[in-house]
Amino acid sequence: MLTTIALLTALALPVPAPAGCGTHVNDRDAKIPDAGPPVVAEIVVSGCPGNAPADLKVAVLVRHEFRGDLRIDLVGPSGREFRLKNTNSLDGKDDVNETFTVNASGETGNGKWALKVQDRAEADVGHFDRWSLNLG
Ligand SMILES: [Ca+2]
Ligand SMILES: [Ca+2]
Repeated sequence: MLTTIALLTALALPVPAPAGCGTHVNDRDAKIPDAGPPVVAEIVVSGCPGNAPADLKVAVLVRHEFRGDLRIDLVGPSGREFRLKNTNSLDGKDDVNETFTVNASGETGNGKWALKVQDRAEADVGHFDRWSLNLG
């Protein structure tokens, strides 16, 4: 009898988030062509069933001499693109080192995610350093 009660109690507890969600990283450096095509850095997630969170955290580190040259998009497993950063010819500071919050609840957690980093203005250059995806 006690065993039955314990079992029913256990069944009523909320199901914990499955292991495999959490933080996923792509750390492989890549040169970004000056005023050229985007660098695409992929992260493939498995073992994270269900949808991505509404407050998906996307941490981006790009080394650059003039970060205003850069346009950055997150691409979800469905192919949908989320603009993280636009170009800005007035922003001549170095580097993008920022965590963006994205409502990705329409995307699955599992699948192929990508960060697209494009340098859209001539002269200043940089390289992709690292990005990560925190699925909660
Ligand atoms: Ca440039
Ligand atoms: Ca790196």
